[in-house]
Amino acid sequence: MTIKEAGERYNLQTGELSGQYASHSQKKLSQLAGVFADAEAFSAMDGEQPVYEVDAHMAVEEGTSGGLFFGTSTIHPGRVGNEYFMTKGHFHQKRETAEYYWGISGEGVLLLMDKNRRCTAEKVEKGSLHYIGGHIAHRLVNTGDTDLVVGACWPSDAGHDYGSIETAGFSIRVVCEDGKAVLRESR
Ligand code: PAN
Ligand code: ZN
Repeated sequence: MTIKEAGERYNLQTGELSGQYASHSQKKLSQLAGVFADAEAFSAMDGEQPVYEVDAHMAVEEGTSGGLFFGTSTIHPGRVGNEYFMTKGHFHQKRETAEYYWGISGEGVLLLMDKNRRCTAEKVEKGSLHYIGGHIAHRLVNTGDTDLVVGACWPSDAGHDYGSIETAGFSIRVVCEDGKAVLRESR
């Protein structure tokens, strides 16, 4: 028997994933219609602008029970009006499934919201570790001037439920006031 090279790679500095099971996807601003509060500022911006990228490592079929997925989310710096660039955010379809996030680089906020729309917010930075329990919606917000890069690991049967976030959003928004990131209740 021989020792095999691991074909799959994880760049510890950038979070970039490569190998047989790695894939890359991008969300442009035009795919985030209705996500940001300021519709006027949104419509004046270039819809082709990339807002975030996800490198995913999926070694099993989506929906496999007992498996894990691994990924890197990179949220670019920017704002729509005074609201920072962020991910769509979701509950897991299989509600009880949890997830780990960890900060790789940049500065941001992890918004967490339960089914009663109660929100909490955690600061994300290099070395921060975030356990997202089951039944909790999660969204990443880039509050800095550089890319926010965050690692993630979640069960392969978790699934993503964007529905209720698409219609009702999170109850808290992260906005820039006097050059600082602050939390504001959302209508
Ligand atoms: C992450 C997210 C990723 C993109 O991998 O899917 O940050 O955010 P949205 O899925 O909300 O667009 C994760 O939480 N997976 O479960
Ligand atoms: Zn998730």
